[in-house]
Amino acid sequence: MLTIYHVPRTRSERPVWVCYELGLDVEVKRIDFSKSYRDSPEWRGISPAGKVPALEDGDLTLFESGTMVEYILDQYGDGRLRPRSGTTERALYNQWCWFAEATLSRPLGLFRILRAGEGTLDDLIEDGEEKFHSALGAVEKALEGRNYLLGDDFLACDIMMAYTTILVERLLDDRYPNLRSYSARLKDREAYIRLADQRD
Ligand SMILES: N[C@@H](CCC(=O)N[C@@H](CS)C(=O)NCC(=O)O)C(=O)O
Repeated sequence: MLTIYHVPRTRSERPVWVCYELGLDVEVKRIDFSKSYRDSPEWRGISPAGKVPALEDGDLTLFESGTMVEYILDQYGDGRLRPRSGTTERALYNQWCWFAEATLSRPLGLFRILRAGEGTLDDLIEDGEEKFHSALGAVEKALEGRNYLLGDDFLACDIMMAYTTILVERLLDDRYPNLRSYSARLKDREAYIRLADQRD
């Protein structure tokens, strides 16, 4: 049974909407959106950065709403709601999916909080730093006992991740031994050295 952990008006609406469009049998579990629940070991065990949404399907647990959408379409979409893989349309589809989350949604929370007068700039900086370390902690945990994010094989998801983790390398203190060795391993790659040589 497909289960989506949901809070109305959050990004969990994306995968739930997709399930409804496809007419799937889905359990939509409402969860408590309080910070204390999102920080609890129970929720962090499902969503390691403490974010909403999360999805479970059998043994698989996912966080990241866009990934859930793609997973649901892969497993149950039967070709609906997405152009065929390998087509130009699919590249554009991917572009807009990533843009919607990574570029359009990202700054929204920040200026909404400031405009609504619900926090000062200092509060936002503090909150941003806390969230960043919380997310870094999730990566640190994912790397436990692994050379790369998914295990022994270097994959493009490591390039996506390491662009950021190498960029903030000076923040990787003693809390992040796995990330430190991950960065060192990645920076040893021939392709990375070639890239880094072009920086000056
Ligand atoms: N990129 C993530 C973002 C998840 C996210 O930021 N979710 C919000 C709700 S829409 C949340 O949990 N906010 C609480 C927080 O950031 O502390 C996704 O698409 O799932």
